[in-house]
Amino acid sequence: MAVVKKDEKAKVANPQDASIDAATQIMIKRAQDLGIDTCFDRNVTLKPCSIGNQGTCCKNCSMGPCRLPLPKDYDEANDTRKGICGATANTIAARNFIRMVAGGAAAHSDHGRSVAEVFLSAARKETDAYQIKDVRKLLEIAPFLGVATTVEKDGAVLDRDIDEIAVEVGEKAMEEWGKAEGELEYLKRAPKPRYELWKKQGVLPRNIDREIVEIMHRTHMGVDQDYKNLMKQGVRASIADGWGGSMLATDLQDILFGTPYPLASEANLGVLKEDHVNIVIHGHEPVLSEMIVTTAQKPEMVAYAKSKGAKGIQLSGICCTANEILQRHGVPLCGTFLQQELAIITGAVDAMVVDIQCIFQNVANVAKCFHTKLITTHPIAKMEQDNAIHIEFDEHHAVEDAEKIVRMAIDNFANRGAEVMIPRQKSPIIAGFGVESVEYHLGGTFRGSYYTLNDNIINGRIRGVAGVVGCNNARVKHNEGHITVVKELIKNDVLVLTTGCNAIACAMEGLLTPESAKVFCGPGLAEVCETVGIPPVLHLGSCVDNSRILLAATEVVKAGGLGNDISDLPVAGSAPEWMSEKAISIGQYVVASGIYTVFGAVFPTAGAPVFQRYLFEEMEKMYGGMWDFEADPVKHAWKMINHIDAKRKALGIDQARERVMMDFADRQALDV
Ligand code: BF8
Ligand code: SF4
Repeated sequence: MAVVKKDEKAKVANPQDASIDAATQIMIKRAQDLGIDTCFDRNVTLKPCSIGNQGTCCKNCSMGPCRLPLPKDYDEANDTRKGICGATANTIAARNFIRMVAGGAAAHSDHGRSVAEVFLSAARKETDAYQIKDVRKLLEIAPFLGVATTVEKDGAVLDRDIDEIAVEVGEKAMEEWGKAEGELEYLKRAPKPRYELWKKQGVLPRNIDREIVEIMHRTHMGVDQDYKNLMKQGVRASIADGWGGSMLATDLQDILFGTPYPLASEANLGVLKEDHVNIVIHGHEPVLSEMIVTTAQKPEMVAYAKSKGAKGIQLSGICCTANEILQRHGVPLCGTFLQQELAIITGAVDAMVVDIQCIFQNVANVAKCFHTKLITTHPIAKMEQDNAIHIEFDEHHAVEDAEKIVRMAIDNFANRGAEVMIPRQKSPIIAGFGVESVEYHLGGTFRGSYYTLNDNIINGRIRGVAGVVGCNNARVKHNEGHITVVKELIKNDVLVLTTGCNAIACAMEGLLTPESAKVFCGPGLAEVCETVGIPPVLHLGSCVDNSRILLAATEVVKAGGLGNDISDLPVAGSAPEWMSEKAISIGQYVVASGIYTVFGAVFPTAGAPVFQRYLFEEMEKMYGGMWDFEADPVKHAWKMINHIDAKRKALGIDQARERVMMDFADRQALDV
């Protein structure tokens, strides 16, 4: 094994300070022993720019960068800060903020577009590799795109041909990105009052691409100079993400690859197997990973791996691809965003296959120190390092491409060095929840609705529901924010819905098992979880699957008894360790959907207090939801719980909660 020469003087991370996870700590130490730097060490040597961090550095033209840090003696009434063109701190922070929305919405939505393209190829039968798998879901979403599922013939109503419906759904879906007139069809999925509110505020997205382009235009030098007007466009583009690009990605993926249902698996670096060919899939688009999963499970591939001395093929995932292949196939989670380098440092990864988003360029440097083949697969995501092998994945040759990749990994098994070190840590998990399975578990077989969930919220066993999602961020202790926030919530009877890297963090911590309810939950939530056999933290998938949270909230509204709109519900959102532009887009569409949303780590508008107040206070008056920031995870959770309690009070169900708690205590006493 070629070892990068260690700079003895280089500062490195203290593993115990860098992560709460034992496997991660072990591997950070191993990397340091081998002289290989990881993001944890780079975080020690590379300090963030404090002005950029505040959101008040503008480099939108070459007269800048104009840097407007918040003065120590900041006086809001006399804030004279301005750039060369005169842009104020509010304008600069708002422009930067909505450019983040544009970046995030573009990433989710371009992913959605790729899925829609593959969907259309499958519907038109131009590819053998992908088929329409979930007809029920196809029929469910068709009306939202204005596609009829029945046809009238001679006075009789007949079912339309499924292939015909699929082609039309594919075509209509593609139009959502670039139609010339009208508005997003998919907005009809939101509760009616929400749609009307967006209409009143003038933020109904016209098409996905247009809203993103308009952000780039408005934030160009010398265009929109009013932070409120800039934010209006930020809101509109974020809605195009959440209720458009992301939601279409989720739905079309479910139709192509199957809607997830709960299944068992495992999580953390310990899922790698020393005697197997290890293929780690990393990125976001299931179009690639689905094919690799199918290929790696083929008997001839397993036999080929055995012929090379391995016991089999162990697939695992990093980042949202991990969540995608977990929720549909039970493929184990290898780790979160911050563990991507560490997976290779085990020395046991024969191939890491990456597609798009959240991929560290440094994985190529780390792979150079081991036998690991690093394979890029997407035409829009290549790497400059010469050891990155590019095998372009294309739906028309998907099977051949996947076979080539899997064979390359198998052939590489023999090249493993002697120094393999896989940490033991892994946790059992139950994942694969969705709108449908929440209905099944909490709605009961007979009712088939969200009635029981609502009932448990009304009677107070479940105090409220929180969506806790998002990234890891090397600037804060890996997983500490995620786990502390989630544990505090479930301890206080708040049911948690999770996606993205928060879901992986909860998985590693053992919170995704029904058994964890007894250990970590308040009595009300524990009772519900134990009765229906679900974990107190429900894994709903990847980051585009935050759309499942929006739809679950919509179902709760429809089931009745908890107000008329999402903004009436006792719910809250959180991203304790966010880092990506995608997280900002998600946060903004969650706020625009009427949900109070708290971010941890840092908030990118701190240098412009007036603009920040607009996000943190004024937004609620407009959308019934607002942003907030809290770095301390316990206080962070309590901001959410207090908000949930305020919503319960507004609904008049705060008293019910006390009564039920007493009933439960009484029953406990009788049991003794
Ligand atoms: O889309 S949570 S670090 S993996 S951005 Fe990335 Fe953040 Fe993880 Fe998935 Ni989401
Ligand atoms: Fe400076 Fe204005 Fe140019 Fe931004 S747009 S860099 S604030 S001159």
